Order: sequence, then structure tokens, then C-alpha cells
Amino acid sequence: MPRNPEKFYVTTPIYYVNDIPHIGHAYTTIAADILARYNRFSGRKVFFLTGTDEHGQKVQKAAEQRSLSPKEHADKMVVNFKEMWQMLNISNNAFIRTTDEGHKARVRELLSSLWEKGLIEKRSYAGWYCVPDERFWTEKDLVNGKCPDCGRDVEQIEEQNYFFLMSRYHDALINHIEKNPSYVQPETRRNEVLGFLKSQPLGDLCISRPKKRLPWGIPLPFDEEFVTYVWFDALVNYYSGPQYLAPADTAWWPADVHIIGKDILTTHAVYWSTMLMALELPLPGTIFAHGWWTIEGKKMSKSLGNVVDPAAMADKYGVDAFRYFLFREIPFGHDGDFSEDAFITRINTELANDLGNLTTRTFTMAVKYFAGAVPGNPEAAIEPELLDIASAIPDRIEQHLRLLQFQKALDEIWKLVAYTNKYIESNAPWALAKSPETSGRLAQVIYSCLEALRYLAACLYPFMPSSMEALWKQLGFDEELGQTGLASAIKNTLPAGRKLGGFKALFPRIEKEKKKEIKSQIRRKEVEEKTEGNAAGGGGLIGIEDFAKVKLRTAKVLAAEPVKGSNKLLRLEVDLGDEKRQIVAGIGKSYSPEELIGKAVVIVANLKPAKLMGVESNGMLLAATDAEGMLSVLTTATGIKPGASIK
Ligand code: ME8
Repeated sequence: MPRNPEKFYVTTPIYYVNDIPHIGHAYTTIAADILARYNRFSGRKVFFLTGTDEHGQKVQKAAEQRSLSPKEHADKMVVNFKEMWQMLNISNNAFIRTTDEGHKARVRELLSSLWEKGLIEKRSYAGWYCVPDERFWTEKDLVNGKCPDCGRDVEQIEEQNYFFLMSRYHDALINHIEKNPSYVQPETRRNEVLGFLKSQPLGDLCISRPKKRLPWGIPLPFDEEFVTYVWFDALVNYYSGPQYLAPADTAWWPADVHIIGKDILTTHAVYWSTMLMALELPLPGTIFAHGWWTIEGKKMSKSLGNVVDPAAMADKYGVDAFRYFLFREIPFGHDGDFSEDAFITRINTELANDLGNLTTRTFTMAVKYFAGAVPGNPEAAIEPELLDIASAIPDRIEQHLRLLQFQKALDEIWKLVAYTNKYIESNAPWALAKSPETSGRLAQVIYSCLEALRYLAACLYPFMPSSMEALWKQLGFDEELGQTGLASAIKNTLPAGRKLGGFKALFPRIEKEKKKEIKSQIRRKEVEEKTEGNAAGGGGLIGIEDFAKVKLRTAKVLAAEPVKGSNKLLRLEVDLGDEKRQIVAGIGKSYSPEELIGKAVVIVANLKPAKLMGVESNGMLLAATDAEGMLSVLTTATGIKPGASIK
């Protein structure tokens, strides 16, 4: 993993501020955190960078919808990410925002440098543009006339723009990827990129947007009428971040690993790599594209209402259980399915049973037979076979983590857990305790189990930092495990006679009742979605206090239009007297947009914003449904002003 054995620089993608952090963001960020923690723990200097992508059309549009400036919108949304990373115990050294002055200055510097080298040209350009993806496509790229990436409608746009002469680096890029097998990983993704590059000529990259159409971006240093294409701007973060956010005593570039999702492989493996080549900057060590999570067999999407909120998971099950599950369940690089049942089963069998019981039994016996101290008997030395197994693990972890094989590292660690549990069974310390003749052996068995826990705490620390810090304390160490470092944590055997810390179970079993409660939480959004346009649905009785939580208000429809790509959804602009809002309603089969304009409708005014087909909805329109499924919107008698509350 680290090319320079002394330092390690790891990045996550910078996330779009429009989104609320979900399991996909958490997955990439926790992966980077495991690597960062592991490398710091191993004594290397580490720089771990994450952040947010704040320019471009999507952000500008979302801000307009909220009647905020794009920067105000970004300032509000960025908090979600910062808080989430704190909650998930992410140890990033810095958080970059592409609206930082430090970043903007570097983007302009790099653009000037390419311009001076003659590697940027102005051209007239006509192409198909996908607004949500902010990407141009050629006619042949389109799939059934739609964006090949997201399947949504594209717009024909003709304009003058600036192009980075990416095509010049076609051969050099193929050459680099072929010569450096670890450059694009995993192997399947490497083959995918090589296949793409070898099957067609590489085009040039449009790196500007006319300010008239899109003002929200970094102005080009050589033509202020244009702003920088959001991907060019965003990719530069990896290079600019360490320059103004890291201690100046270390030259951090190039990064050792860029961790990304498979959907953004081309922008990294092709755009970023060729940008660096043109700038004559060194290329990163590895671009690793991980797979995607589906949720209980379905694509995760806001419209399906099955988006997994990492904070809710961590809150209910514990941060470390969530971190553990994500990396134990599937090999990094593969797609995986997040199912709550699989999650709970794994926590109960592996954390509560395997590791949890091992810890509980060991501490309980140390308390019972040795008054809560490390056995002081001279015969108390770690069992040789157990020592062999335990001491082989750190090297194997290093090998696996070099290749981002988190699951394999955990497999190795679990061999020691399994072995130690068997060791307890076969040595039956409770039987040894019955006779003074076997007291020496009893001391050795308990000592060996405590030593196994010491190894386990050290090896599992990058994956489950706070639980392993707690275990370390319970083993009686004063200094924090993270501060101790891997080498010392492995070397410092437990001194006989040391008083153990107070014991508390690390991973409680999840009982069925709790599981039900969580399940209903995850499904809640789905149910909300399904009842839209079917407001009479739902059979359970609720109390007045529940009803009081729902704020119903009248609203006047000011404008209505179909949502692109949907034959059911309409985007409405409604007036609530004191504010105007956008609402997306699934009534397109029952109403034409024109029929709705001017109507006094009833909306749920205090629903959390949700996106339907990429369009934000701030509330829900109420409608009744007949036997054929035709909808009839609820209206009020005349004379009621927009915004009146309904009680
Ligand atoms: O793409 N499973 O940002 P982003 C796993 N701003 N990963 C998922 C996922 C899922 N279901 N859904 C999304 C951007 N992701 C750009 C990056 S970097 C210079 C600019 C992952 O917020 C996805 O693969 O849309 C991607 O890596 C990440 O979330 C962020 O996506």
C-alpha cells in the first residue's frame, strides 16, 4: 500500500453537497478511515482527506429551489457530512470544500499552466448534455436516446467552450495502466478501463461552462466569461488539499490511494490521470473502485425510500458493529446487498457470540479465579500454539490491507478468535479450577486467553477503534491503544499481577424486539412513499398526538409541469401565503398540468424534503383515489387563503 514506507496519503471522493450522507458515502469513508488508522497505528505519517464538491449546475439548481445562494446552500448541507463523519469515528486529517479560497486558487493555477502549455483550446461544440450528471455525450454514447450513465433525458446544446487536449495522452495512459498493475484496482475495473481505452480513440475533454448558462463555478483564469467544469475542479482537490490543509513539512502528493465508487471510475482513471500527465505531476499509486450496495435486493434510491441512514444504524447497533459489518460482509470491490437480517445475524454470531463471549468468559474467569488480575503464577506464559497463530496475524493484515482486502484481514483475525474459543473449551478452565494441582495450568490458560485478547484489540483497532480502545483499557493499559502503536501493542505482553480494568460487555446481542423496531425505521420512508397519492391508505389507529404532528395547509398551485422521464410525477410550484414551494406529486395520470394551475389544494407541509426522480419535493399533496386508481386532489371551499392550516 504505501509506496513511501514513511508516509501514507489516502482520499475519498468529495461528496456532492446536495445529498444527505448515506451508506454509500459511509462505505467509502470508513474504508479510507481503516487504512488511515492502520497506517498511523503502524507508525507512518498519514494524511487522510475527505470533503465536499460544491460547484456546478446541480448545486446551483438545488440552491435556487431553496431560495438560497449556492454558497449558503452548501454551508448548510456540508454540516451533514461533518457531523456524520464525527459520529462514525472518521479520523480524517482535513476536510476540503471546493469553495475554499485555497482550492480555487490552485485550480486556477493548474488551468493557467495547461493554457500556457497550449493544452487547452477554445472550440465550438454541439453535444448531448445530461444536466444531473453534468456531462456531455456524443450521439453514439447515448442509449436509446438517453444518458448512458443515469438513463435520464439529455439536452442538445451548442456553444463555445474550452477543451483540454486529453486525446494526446491516450497511448501514455494505456501504457501507464499496463505497466502498473496496481494503478487501477480491482483487476476487473482495470480490465474495464483498458478495454474502454483500447476500443476507441480518446476524445478531448470540455472543461468549461459559459458563465451565462452556469455562473456557479471557478472562473477560468484566461477567460472570465467561463467557469471551470465541475469535474475538473473537483478532481484537483486531491492535489490542492494537502497544499493548504496539511502541515507543510511533508510533500504529500502523489496520493497512495484514491478510494472511489465504481460509478466514477472513468473520471478518475481517465480524466484525472491525463490531467496529471499534462501537468507533468506524478500519478497516484492506486485508484481503487469499490462496488455498490443494494438494499434488500433493490437499488438504493430516494424514490424507493430505502436509503440506509448510517447515523440511524450506528445509533441503534453501535458504530463499530456497522463499520465491522460493511467490511466483513463482502470483499471490497464487489457489489453487495445490505439486508438487516444479515446485519443482525452477523453481529449476533460474530461480535456478540464469537468475540463477545470470548471476552466475557475470559474476564469472568480472571475475576473469579485470579481476583481480577493477570495471573501471576510463574507458569503463566502464553500457550506456544496460540502464540504462533496470534503473532502471524499482523504481517498478514499488512499484506491484505496493502491490497485493500479488508475482508481477508478480518478472516485472519477471526482465526484467532475461533482458535481461542476452542482452546477454552478443550482446556475447560472451570475443571482445572477444581484442584490445586492444576492451578498452574489454569493460570496459563487464562493468561493465554488474555494475551489473545491483547492481540485481538491491536489487530481489530483500525476496524473498530472505540470498542478496541475499551478492550485495551479493560486489559489494564493506561496509554490509549491508538497512541501505543501496533508494534508496541504487539510487543508489550501483559505483566503478571496487573489489575484488570472494569469489565463491560463490548457487543451486546441484538434481541428480536429491537430488530423489529429497527426494521420499521428502515421501512418507514418506503411506507410514506407508497401512501402518496393514496392518502386514505393505512389501517392502524393513531392517537391525537400523532395526528397533531402532521401540519396540513392549504396551498395555491402557481405552476405545474411533468417531471422529465416520468409519466406519473408532476412538479408543482405552490403558494403558501408566506412562502413558495416546490412539490412533486404522483398525479400525472389523473391530471394535466394545466388543470391544476390556480387550484386550492391541501398539502402536508412539514414533511422532510425528498427527491423524486431527482427533483426535490418539499411537502406532499393530498389526493383521494377511486377504485380504478384515478386520483382526485383535495381542495377547500372558496375564500380560504393559501397557507391556512387545517385542523
Ligand atoms: O460522485 N453503494 O459524489 P457523490 C456504494 N462529487 N457506494 C455508493 C452508493 C451505493 N449504493 N451510492 C453512491 C460524486 N455511492 C462526485 C465525486 S470526486 C473528485 C467527485 C458512492 O456524492 C459513489 O460510488 O455522488 C461515489 O463514490 C460516492 O458515493 C460519492 O458520490
